[in-house]
Amino acid sequence: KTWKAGMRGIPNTVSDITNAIVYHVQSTLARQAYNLDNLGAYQAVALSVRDDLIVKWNETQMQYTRKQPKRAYYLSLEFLMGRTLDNALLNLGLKQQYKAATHKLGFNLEDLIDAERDAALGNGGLGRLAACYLDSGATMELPLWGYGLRYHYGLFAQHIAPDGSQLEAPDPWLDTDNPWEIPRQDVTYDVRFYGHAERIGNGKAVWTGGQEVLAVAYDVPIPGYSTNTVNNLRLWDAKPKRGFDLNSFNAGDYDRAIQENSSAETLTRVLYPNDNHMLGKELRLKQQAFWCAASLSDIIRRFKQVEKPWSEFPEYVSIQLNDTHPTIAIPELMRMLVDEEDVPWGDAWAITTKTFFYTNHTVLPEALEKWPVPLMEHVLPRHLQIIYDINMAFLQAVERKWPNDRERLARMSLIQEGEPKYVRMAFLATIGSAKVNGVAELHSHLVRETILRDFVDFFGKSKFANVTNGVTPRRWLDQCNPGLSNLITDAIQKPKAVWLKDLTLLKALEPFAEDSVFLKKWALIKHNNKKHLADYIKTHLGITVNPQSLFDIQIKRIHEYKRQSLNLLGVIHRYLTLKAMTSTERKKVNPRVVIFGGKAAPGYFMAKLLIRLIVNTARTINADADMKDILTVVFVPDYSVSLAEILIPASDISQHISTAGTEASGTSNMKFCLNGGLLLGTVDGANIEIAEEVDSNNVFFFGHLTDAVEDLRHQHKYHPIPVEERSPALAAVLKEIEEGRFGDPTIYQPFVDTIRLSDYYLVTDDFDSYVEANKMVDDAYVKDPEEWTKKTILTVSRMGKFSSDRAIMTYAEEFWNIEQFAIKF
Ligand code: 26Y
Repeated sequence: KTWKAGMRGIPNTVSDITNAIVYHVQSTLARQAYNLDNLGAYQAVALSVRDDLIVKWNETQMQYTRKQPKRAYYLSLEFLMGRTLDNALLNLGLKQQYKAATHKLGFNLEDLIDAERDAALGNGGLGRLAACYLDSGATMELPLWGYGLRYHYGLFAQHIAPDGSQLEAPDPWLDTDNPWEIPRQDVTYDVRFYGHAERIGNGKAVWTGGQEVLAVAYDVPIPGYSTNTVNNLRLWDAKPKRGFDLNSFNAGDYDRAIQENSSAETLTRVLYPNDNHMLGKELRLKQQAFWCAASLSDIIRRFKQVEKPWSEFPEYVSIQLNDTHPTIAIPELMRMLVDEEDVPWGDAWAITTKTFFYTNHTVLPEALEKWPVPLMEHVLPRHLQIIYDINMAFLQAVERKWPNDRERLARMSLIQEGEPKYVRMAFLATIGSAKVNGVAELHSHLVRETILRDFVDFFGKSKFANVTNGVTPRRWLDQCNPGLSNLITDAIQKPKAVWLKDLTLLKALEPFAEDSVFLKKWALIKHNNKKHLADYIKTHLGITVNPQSLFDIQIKRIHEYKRQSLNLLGVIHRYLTLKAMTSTERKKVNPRVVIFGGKAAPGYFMAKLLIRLIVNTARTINADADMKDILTVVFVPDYSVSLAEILIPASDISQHISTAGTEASGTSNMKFCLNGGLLLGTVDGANIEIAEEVDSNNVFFFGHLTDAVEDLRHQHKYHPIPVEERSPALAAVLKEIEEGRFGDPTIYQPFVDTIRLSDYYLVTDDFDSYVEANKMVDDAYVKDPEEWTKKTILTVSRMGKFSSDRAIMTYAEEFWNIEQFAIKF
C-alpha cells in the first residue's frame, strides 16, 4: 500500500510514518530519497508531521465551531516560537516512532531537528512568554488562539566583528519553505490608514480615503501535549489591495505602479528589534493598527456566526493584550461597533471594557508607549477622535469623584500635554480593560503603587491583579533536558503524560535528595549536559572549557538595567584577585566558566559597547596562561531559543541581577531552576517567589532592596561620593579598564563614566555584596559537592508553581471565564 497525503487520520506505526516521509520526499519535494541531504529530510519529516497536526487542527476547529464555547484571544506583537519539529513530535507523542522511521531511511533524527531554523518572531521575555502560553493553552485544552504578525525577517542575527563589537545581519527565515504555516488566501480583511474622518453625530463618524492594505491569514498549528487539541496561532501578512495601479502601468510609469505595493508589503517586513525601549516610528504604529484591525475583524466575523446580540459579545470573547502594543484594538473595537455596526456609544463602551484584559510587563519609563498626537492623527484619524471621546467621558467621571482637582486630571488624562501632545497607551489599556495585571508579585505591587496608582484609587483594587509568569515544562525540561526528565520519571513513578501536566508532582522528588545513588545519577546528567555545552563552545568558538568547572551563565537581552555590567566587573575583579595569588594558591581555587549571551538593540550604544568590552575582556583572560583551567570567559554569539535549550540544562549557577524593582519577572530564572541550576540574583521580579518556593537556603541573594533604590539614586545625584570611597574593589577594576588592560581605554570611557558619574542602575552600591555572594557560591560548590547536588534536587522538586499551565489556568478562570474543552476523536 502506498501512502497518499490525507489518506488516513494519524500515522502511528513506524512503517506508516516511513511511507509518509518517502511520499513527501518524492511528491511534495520532488526529490529522490537516495540523494537527500539533512535539510531535505527535515522538510519531508516536517511535512509528514504537519499532516498529523492538520488532521487534529481541523477536528479541534470544527468542534469549537459546532459547540461555540467562549474563546480567548492572545494578542501579541511577538511570538518567540523557536523550533517546532521536536516540540511537535513530543507533544504528539510520536518522537520514538519518528526516530525509528528516520533511522530506517538512513538519517539521525537529532540532526534533522537541528536543520530547522528558529522562528525568532520576538525580542525576549515577552515574546517567549506568549509562546509558552500557547503551548499551555493547548495542553490545558483551552479554546485559546494567538494573533500576531508574520514578519518576513525575525530578530536580527548577531555576529561579532574582529574588534569585538556586535554586527547585525538580517534573518530571512522564510527563505527556506516553512512547513509550519498554512496560508489562508481566502481569509483576508481590508485595513485603512490615513484619510479623513468626518463626524456625523451620535459619536459616529465616516472614515474614508487614505491607503487600504489587505491582511492575509497564515495559520500555525499549536499542538497540546498529550491531548487531541491543536489550537491556532494566526499571523497576518500584508498585501497591496489592488495588484498594482493599472493607470500608471499603462502610462509607462512602472515605478509608480508598484510604489503602493511595496508600501503595503513593507508593513510586515521586519520585527522591530528593540526590547523595553519605545521608539515613535510611524511604521511600527501601522504594524500595530494593521494587526489589531485584522484580528478584530476576524473575531467579529466568528462572533456573528452565533447570531447573538452585541451585548453578548463578552460572553463569547475575551481578548488579552500582551503589553500596550495592541492597545489600539480598544478604539478599533469601538470604531467597528459604533461606526460600522450602529451600536450606541455607551453600549459599545460597556462591551469593550468587558472584553479586554491588559498585562503590563514593565515599569521602566522608557518602555511605556506614548504616541505623538500629530502622528496618530495622520495615520489613524478616526482612532484619535475616539480616544479623545473616551478621554472626555473618563475625565468627567474623575472630576465627579474628585471635583476641582486639576492636577489629578492632568496626571490621569489619556493625553499628555506638551509640544507635541502624546497619547498614553498604558492609561488607555487600563481604562479600556476589565482587569490589569503585572507578571510577578513585586511587579504587580509596583504597578499599583507607581505608574497606575491614580487608577487604582479610581477603579478600586479588585481590577488590579497579579499573574506570576510561568514556563512550559515540555520545552524547558522534557525537550531540552531529556536525561533529567527521564530520571525524574523513573524516580517519582509517574508517567510523563501525568507529571508534565501537573508540575507540582515534582514534590515527590524531595526524598531523593537523601538517596546517595540517586545523587550520583543526578550529578552525572548535569555533567553530561555541561560536556554537551563544552562541545558546542569548542566547535563554534574554538574555546576549550573544562566541564569540571562551575558553569555560571547569564543569558538575556543586553540592557543596563539587567546589569551584565555588574557581572563583567565581577569577572574582572576575580581575574585581578587570581592574578595576585601565587601559583600554588591558584591551584586550590575552584575553576569557573562564565558565559554571557544576548543581543543588544541595534541603536543602543551603551549595550553594544558593553558587548565589546565583554568580548575583549574574555580574550585577555582566556589568553592569560595563569588563568588556564581556573577562569574562562565566553560570549556566545547569536543567542536564541535553540541556544537557550543547550545552555540552560548545563548551568550550575545562573545570574538574574537586575537593579531591584526593574525586572518585572524574568522567566529564564524559572527555566534554570527547573533544570537544576541554582540562582544568583537580586531581590527582584520572580526571583523572590522562586526563593519563597525553593527556600532561601537554596538561592544566593545579594544587593539593595527595591525600597532603597530611590534614596540611593537621590544620593548619587545630589551627594555624589567617588567610587574609590564607596567600593575600593570596584575602583580597582575600573582603573584596569582605564589603563587599557582590555584594549584601547578611550573606547570604553563612556561605559566607565556611566558608572563613575551617574550609576543610575546602582552597580557601585551592589558591587561588594555581589562579590560576597559569588564567594558564597564558590564555597558552597567546592566544600560540599553532595550538598550542592541536594540543593539542586530540592530546587527542582519545588518549582511546580512556575509551570505556564498554572499561569494560563489563572488567566482562564479569573480573567477570561473560559472553560476547558476536550476534543473528542
Ligand atoms: C515599546 C516597545 C518598544 C517594547 C518592545 C518590547 C516594549 C517592551 C518590549 C519587551 C518587553 C519584555 O520582554 N518584557 C519582559 O517580559 C517578560 C515576560 O513578562 C518579563 O519576564 C521580563 O521581566 C520583562 O522584561
